[in-house]
Amino acid sequence: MPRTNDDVAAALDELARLTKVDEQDPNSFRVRAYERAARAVESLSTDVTDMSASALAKVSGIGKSTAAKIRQFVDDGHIDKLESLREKYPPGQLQLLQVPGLGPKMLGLLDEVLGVRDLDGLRGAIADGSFADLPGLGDKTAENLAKAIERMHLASKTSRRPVAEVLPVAERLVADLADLDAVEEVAWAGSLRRFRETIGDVDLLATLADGADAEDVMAAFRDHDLAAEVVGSGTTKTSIVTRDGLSVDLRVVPPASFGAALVYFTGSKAHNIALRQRAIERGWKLSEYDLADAESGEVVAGATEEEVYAALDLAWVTPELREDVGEVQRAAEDTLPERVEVAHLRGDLHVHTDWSGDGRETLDAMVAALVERGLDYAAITDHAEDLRINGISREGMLEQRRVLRALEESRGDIRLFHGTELNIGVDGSLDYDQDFLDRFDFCVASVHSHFTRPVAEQTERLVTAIRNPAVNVIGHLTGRKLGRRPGIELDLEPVFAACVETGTALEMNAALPRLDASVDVVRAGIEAGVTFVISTDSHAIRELDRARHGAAQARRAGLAPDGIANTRPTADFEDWVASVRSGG
Ligand code: DGT
Ligand code: CA
Ligand code: CA
Ligand code: ZN
Repeated sequence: MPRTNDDVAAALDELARLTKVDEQDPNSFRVRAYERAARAVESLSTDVTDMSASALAKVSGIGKSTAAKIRQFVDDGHIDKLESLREKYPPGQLQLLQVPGLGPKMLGLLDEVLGVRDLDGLRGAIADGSFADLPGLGDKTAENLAKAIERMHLASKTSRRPVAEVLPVAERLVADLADLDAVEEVAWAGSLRRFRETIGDVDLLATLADGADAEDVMAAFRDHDLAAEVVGSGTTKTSIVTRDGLSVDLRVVPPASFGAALVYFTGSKAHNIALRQRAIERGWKLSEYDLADAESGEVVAGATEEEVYAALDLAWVTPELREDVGEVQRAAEDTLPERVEVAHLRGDLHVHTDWSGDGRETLDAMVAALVERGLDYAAITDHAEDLRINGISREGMLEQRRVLRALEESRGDIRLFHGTELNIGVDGSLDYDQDFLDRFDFCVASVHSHFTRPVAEQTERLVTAIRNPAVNVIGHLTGRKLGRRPGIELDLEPVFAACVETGTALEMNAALPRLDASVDVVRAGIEAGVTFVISTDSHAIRELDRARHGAAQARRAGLAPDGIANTRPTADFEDWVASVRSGG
């Protein structure tokens, strides 16, 4: 299999994770170097395969020793350091290290004295008292660990992962399986296809090419670089656990059943039950194999999802909506919201460049990439001065404005709004002064600090920012990071009311770790009449591709293209910008 930049980045990320465990220091120099290098490789426009170690070392973010590791990965298919760390910390022990209070020293003791190398083993040792007998430990430690395990639900299959961690894994597996001669079609189903924020396990479905042997597909899956453990493997289903503990099922189904299987394994369970009910009403039976006559078994549909839905007198339902939230009724009435596609998005309204500290692309390169994506307009929104390290001064902003206007004029193929991403202060105040703010073409205002104030304060804070006429859009509404930071708490009603009154839009930030505003907030906002935008918050060219996550998020919320300001043609969009900036 070819080693793409993404494979290299994934290996570097794993190296960072294992080094963090090994050194017991999240801020270790080495950990940060690997992480930086991973991000640098991801944003390279050249294939690393074509780069020498010295060329790699010249890339900003990649050091000499990391460059050598990348070369080794490309040339030999592995990195010695990574292999030895993988050996030192097998998946079971990595899981043990996630238990609070269990460090590397205890890990060694468990292994050497008790032969315990995973969570089940530890639970057993706590239960039979052998753990408490270890030197220097005791009942109290045993009890604390038992509680910690309980609290973290580590052992249960219900531990869920943020979609940002899961999607890249599924993409790699699907791409590598699709490359096999034995595979005709392959797709992911389950909660990932419904685009839930968190994922329990990944469900893959494949069909075989003519005359192919299922065992060839299963073997390739079992032997995949990401597979750390094979839980079970037969002719129709193989289950693996990846190196970082994610379960993935692969099912191979006959082509005539692919549609029915996709419907079944995409779920949700509640959606399936509603479909099955309609089948029963028609004297049919809906299963993962097909839609068939309940008596004769004669097949009505099964090869494609579309034909299954059509046979049930339903419009095809976009997977993201399959949560039994009224979508079956609407499919029957043919009143489903129009499906938002990436192609609907004519502009990106939250884009960073290297003018502010955390952007990685030059303005020229970023604008060229925006044009390449076929966009008609964009707002360049580098950080404003209050953001420490990364913010741009007034002089800087005025200079950037001159450069941007000249670029827009010389290119002539994209409308550029000179914008900024403002920081909403704890009292709702913004950067610069009002006169300076009014001179921007476009402002996004976002919360970057003070995440834990009381609801009433946060609500007031947001409403104040929304009411500022210079603000067009509120960026990533709560500031949450899925699985890591909950974000601010808000009373939504006054926030929505202020948005509707002033015309200020709420951003659907398409970065996978954010997906903010959340789908729940968007659903409620649609009811309140709020305008939305979909933005990528790109700091690198590859991140412009996040637009597809934004579209998926809109579909999940049931938001149609006409509720999204940046689906509008340039002239209409300009009118909208002007009306918001004149106070709604
Ligand atoms: P997850 O993995 O917890 O994030 O959520 P899902 O939705 O991927 O659930 P999963 O992996 O247990 O099963 C995948 C799909 O298979 C599920 O969405 C619907 C279908 N399915 C599983 N078990 C049942 C069942 O007992 N009845 C029905 N109707 N469908 C089921
Ligand atoms: Ca699943
Ligand atoms: Ca599953
Ligand atoms: Zn931003």
